[in-house]
Amino acid sequence: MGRAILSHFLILSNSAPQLSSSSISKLNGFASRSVRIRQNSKYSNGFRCYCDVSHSQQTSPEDSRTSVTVKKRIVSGVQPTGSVHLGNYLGAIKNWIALQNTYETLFFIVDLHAITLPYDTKELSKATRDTAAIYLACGIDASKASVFVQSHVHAHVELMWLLSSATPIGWLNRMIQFKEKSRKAGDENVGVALLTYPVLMASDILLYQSDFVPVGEDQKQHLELTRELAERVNYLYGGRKWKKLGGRGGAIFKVPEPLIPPAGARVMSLTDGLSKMSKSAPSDQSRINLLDPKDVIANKIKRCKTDSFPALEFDNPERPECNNLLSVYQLVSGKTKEDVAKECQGLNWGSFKPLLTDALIEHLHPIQVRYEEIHSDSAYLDSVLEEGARKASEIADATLKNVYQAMGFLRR
Ligand code: AQP
Repeated sequence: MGRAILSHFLILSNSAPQLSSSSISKLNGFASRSVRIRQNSKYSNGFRCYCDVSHSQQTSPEDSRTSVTVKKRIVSGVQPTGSVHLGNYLGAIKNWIALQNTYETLFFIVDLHAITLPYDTKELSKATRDTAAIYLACGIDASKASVFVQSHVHAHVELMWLLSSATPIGWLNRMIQFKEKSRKAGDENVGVALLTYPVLMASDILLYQSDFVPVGEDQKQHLELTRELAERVNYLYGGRKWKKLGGRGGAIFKVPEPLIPPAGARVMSLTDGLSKMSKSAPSDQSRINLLDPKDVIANKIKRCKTDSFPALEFDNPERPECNNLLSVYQLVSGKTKEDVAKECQGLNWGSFKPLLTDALIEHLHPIQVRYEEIHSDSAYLDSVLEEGARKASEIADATLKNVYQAMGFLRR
């Protein structure tokens, strides 16, 4: 039952508010075609916002109003652990904007993950709101994607506990991030959450029966654990066993696939081309924060690490900084790699840096303006988060109910 709720939605019930009667009549008879309806949404200025309605079945005019379409589902999120930087944006959020047009998307602020390492209680709620405003300012359209705060949907933590009982501790001990982060934090003193957060991540994904999860290199191992866990729970509690308990039978969880971001989306530190740009890096000089003012951006680029090779080029392993800065320029200018390679091959750092600075400022300025608008309209932000949590809870609760049933709990 849950799966049907998850993967299917009525074309017309989902999109009805945006469809005129002429649009509806144009849908009739379409087969395997995509219908795009342009639509304005609050704070969407500058971004092309349209609703993509895939109409994949041959239908007659009579049955088109009730025909269903299936959109694959994607979930993703960013931790509110500091200011969102260019790496989070180019590696994650910017890609979501394209995804929301094709997939059913849920984008959340993963505040429960933000307490895995010591954190400032005075900052958490502010960083959570700021991150939500950044999602919207970057072009996440709340009329297409569900935007919500992870802790506002109780099922995340509840499912995590249920999944924990099926997670062998050896699987968690193997996690590279746990080994690295616990070593850094001083083994004995790290919280248990650092060991168990991959189970929370599995819960974040499996609750929504996600088809795909966008993952960077560093998260691949966690997604693999999620997939193994889904298969294990399906095997332990799904199928006939579940049916005997009065359930639907079959798989409890969909096993999600990774969605690897486009090449070049791993943004490296400005002070070390071999380390990724990160919120937790001690030096602010190592990253461009999305809300950095123009002069700060200019200063960071001016002082960023370069090399003494002549000319500029992509893909030279001896020049990680050069590759990184050219890639950033490519992504924010919207040019192709070939065009950037051609444009920059004759430049030196002195002439390239102002070019990169201008491109960054030009790209980030509209985001910053929209961020201020959204951030100052707290009623709007609250309503987006409330509606996002409501929609997410509907899906999550259906999954959770199935899991409780399949695991033999007394029903409420
Ligand atoms: N440097 C990066 N390049 C490309 N993508 C990146 N992401 C993070 N850094 C880069 C992607 O951003 C998304 C959200 O990340 P997160 O906030 O959940 O945690 P993270 O990956 O650990 O990011 P940070 O900034 O490095 O945070 P801290 O320092 O707190 O650990 C993910 O999709 C990630 O791949």
